[in-house]
Amino acid sequence: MTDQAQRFSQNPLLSPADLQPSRAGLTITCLLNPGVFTFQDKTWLLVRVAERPQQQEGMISFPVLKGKDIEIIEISVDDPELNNDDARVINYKGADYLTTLSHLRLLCSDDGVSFYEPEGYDILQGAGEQQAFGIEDCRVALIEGTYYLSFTSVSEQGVGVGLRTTRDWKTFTDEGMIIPPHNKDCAIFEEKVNGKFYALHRPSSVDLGGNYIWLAESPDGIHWGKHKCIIRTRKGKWDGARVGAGAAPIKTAKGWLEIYHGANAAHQYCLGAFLLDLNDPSIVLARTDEPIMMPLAEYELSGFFGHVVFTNGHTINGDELTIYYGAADEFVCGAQFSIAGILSSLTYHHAE
Ligand code: MAN
Repeated sequence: MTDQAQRFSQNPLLSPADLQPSRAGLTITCLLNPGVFTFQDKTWLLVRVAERPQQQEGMISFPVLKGKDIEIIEISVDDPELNNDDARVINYKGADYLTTLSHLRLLCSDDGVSFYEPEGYDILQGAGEQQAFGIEDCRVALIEGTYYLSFTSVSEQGVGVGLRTTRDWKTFTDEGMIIPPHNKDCAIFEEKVNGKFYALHRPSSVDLGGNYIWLAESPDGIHWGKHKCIIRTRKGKWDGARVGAGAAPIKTAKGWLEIYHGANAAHQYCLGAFLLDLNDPSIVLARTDEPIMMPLAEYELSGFFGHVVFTNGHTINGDELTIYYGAADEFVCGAQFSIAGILSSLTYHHAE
């Protein structure tokens, strides 16, 4: 057993029924994958809220954004041109769609366990063509007083990385799509290294290459270059099909510690860790052979998409790392780890 997570006894911390839908006619199907930050002495979640209409017998229906409105697309489950094998995505007449439309919502907490929606903060919706199928899985990085929100922008044009910045969570600057499709899981470092911004991101290459984690540099946190592939999938292992960064790397005396997710061919999502050189983050020093967390609890094994633990946000207090994570793509949960414990489970000779 390699699972190091001390799960909160209060899990799941948030379930779909805990919030109100964003508009009439929709229900919340999933609350998942929160970005996490501290602001005004509170712990905040920027949670992904995935919605769709109440499903009717024999039909699949899902919303897409049209300007500020939504359009509901309805397809009969008997339609021979429909492929709905995956709860998350469908293919219809050769085109891909998502079964839910996601936006991002702010919640805050005094104790890191009980979260509520504060007054006076707007929800963050997709805006424009590139976000017509929603925005998802936001990482929040605080750099010199500015919060950088890097999230997945989804549309029929593909899946890419969008960026908005804010200093007060009331007004936002939209920096547009910073990394084009197919790309997601973009985590910006919370500190510059040798005067440059760094970010981890995850392109997907269909033929040569794969779903690997890359590193990029930037002079301003907006324009990214010098992309390098640093972490690949490992055939036949728990992270054999896809890997993607979690939240911003954690600075430790030994290096930048990154918690990442890995999935196998059966779509089981676990968490692992790797360590990057403090002065040159393109150097991978070590990586965990085995997961540090795997789906084990009932709420991780069954839900909208079972056998999933997925994180893109955490808080740190000394050696204590509290990760917030999406369980079974339906619930928001929390778990604690010892940073020293994760560091001691890294294998150095497997550095790639
Ligand atoms: C995958 C999953 C989904 C997500 C889409 C688009 O299919 O991660 O949860 O909605 O990608 O990002």
